[in-house]
Amino acid sequence: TLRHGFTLFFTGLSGAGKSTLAQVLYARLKEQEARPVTLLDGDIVRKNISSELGFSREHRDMNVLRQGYMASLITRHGGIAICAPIAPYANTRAQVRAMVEEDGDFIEIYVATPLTTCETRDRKGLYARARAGLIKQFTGVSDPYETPVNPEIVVDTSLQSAGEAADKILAYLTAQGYL
Ligand code: GGZ
Repeated sequence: TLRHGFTLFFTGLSGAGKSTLAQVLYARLKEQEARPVTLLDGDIVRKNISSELGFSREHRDMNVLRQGYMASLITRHGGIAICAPIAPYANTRAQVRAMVEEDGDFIEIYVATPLTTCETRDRKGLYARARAGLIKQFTGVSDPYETPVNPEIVVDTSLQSAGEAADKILAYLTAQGYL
């Protein structure tokens, strides 16, 4: 599997720590200089590729599938793609997995930080706004999040630091022979 590309696909609630972890992993994998690494940052994707999309089920699915398609191209050419959307629907995550697995490996990382922790942190004030009804269809408040059933890795930033979670992911990649 040494030359195999792969995709690290983080999924979890807003504020769970996905972006932070994706950035830490990106930095650590870049240092290794084993393969080219691409971070498909959620904000950048929504701004540049999914700019017409909102947060209905249909639009979330399109957004997540677009990220999956880009990840599959990177994976096909032997790179490492890192995505970190909420990706609330199990069926859509499975579609992305199938697409990427045609080209390489798909590693789903469930960032299982509980809603209460995300909401207590509320770093951007979005949960307060969602509770007040100012943001409709907000994941975890007024829109579903389907818990992953068989993710390759589970981390929880209410129980471990971002550094510890990153170490767990790197340990998995090493044990599986990716690094
Ligand atoms: C969930 C929303 C919503 C709604 C805006 N529901 O914490 P953030 O701010 O920076 O991350 C969230 C981001 C989610 O976008 P994704 O592209 O990852 O979602 S999906 O995979 O479902 O397409 C949040 C912000 O956008 N945000 N409105 N209604 N999060």
